[in-house]
Amino acid sequence: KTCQILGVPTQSGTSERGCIMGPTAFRIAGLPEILQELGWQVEDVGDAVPAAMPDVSHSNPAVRNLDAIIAWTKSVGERAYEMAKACDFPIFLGGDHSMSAGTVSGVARHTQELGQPQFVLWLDAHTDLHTLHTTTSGNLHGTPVAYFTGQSGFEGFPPPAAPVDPRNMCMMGIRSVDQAEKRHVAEIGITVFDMRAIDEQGIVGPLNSFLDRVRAANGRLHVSLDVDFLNPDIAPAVGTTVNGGATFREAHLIMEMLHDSGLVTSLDLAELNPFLDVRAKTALLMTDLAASLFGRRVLKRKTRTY
Ligand code: DIR
Ligand code: MN
Ligand code: MN
Ligand code: MN
Repeated sequence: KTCQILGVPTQSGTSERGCIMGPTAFRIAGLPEILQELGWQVEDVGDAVPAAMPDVSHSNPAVRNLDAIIAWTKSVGERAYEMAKACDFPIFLGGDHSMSAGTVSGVARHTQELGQPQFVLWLDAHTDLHTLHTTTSGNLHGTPVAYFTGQSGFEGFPPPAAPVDPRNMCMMGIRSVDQAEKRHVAEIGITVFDMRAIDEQGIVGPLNSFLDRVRAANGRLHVSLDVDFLNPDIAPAVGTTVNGGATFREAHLIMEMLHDSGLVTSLDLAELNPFLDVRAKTALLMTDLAASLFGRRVLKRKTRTY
């Protein structure tokens, strides 16, 4: 099994500087070597470089760094598409979450060519469902889901070649949703397990119900893990911490179940800001979570015992 790793050092999508250091932190944490030890043939293809910046402006004056985000989306979309063709499993090291406009649209383009449906599991405190018109912070890391599901309101962006059907998306960990996103998320049919749902139902039932759908549809599954999915006490290195996030074991259980499912075909590790970290603890936890998704286990065990 082959895996390619691409660094996507975006930080123009957030107002907090430091995500540019994310890919380096994951490499220093040893992610490529860990995946090799788990039996994967790993190729680090370096860092993405943004395309030429277009000369653009927008009617919403809040929007920040539109030119840079368009430039990154173009180049990362191409790189992700090429990686999905070239290997079994592309991994994208962020970089703020605006990276996923490119990563998801790129892998979805390849999935469409395979004639399979693209599914996405979005692990985040936020729904990231703003458009250029609805964002009030102007931080475009709050917009990738609306972009790659093909919503209108992305003037100046290359239209996604294969928009992801929002009904093929599941979000977990959600606990901070802006008004415009609230209306939108209900309208377009994304399955959302917010933290209240996880409190009540745990991880296993909700996640298995989604994985069963992916399997039944013969889909390919992209996983996008935002650091702020995790509770801030275990993962402080993100510009937008929100209390009440996933625990250490909830997060590992998700990754272990994802590995057991055999359904995951690509992964984003997003929003790590090493400048805000405490002795690299967030970088190391995110790396360990990726290791769980790639099959690291405490004991040998049957894959699904429930
Ligand atoms: C908030 C925060 N919804 C915004 N978004 C994100 O600025 O639009 N934080 N993605 O990680
Ligand atoms: Mn996010
Ligand atoms: Mn977030
Ligand atoms: Mn907002």
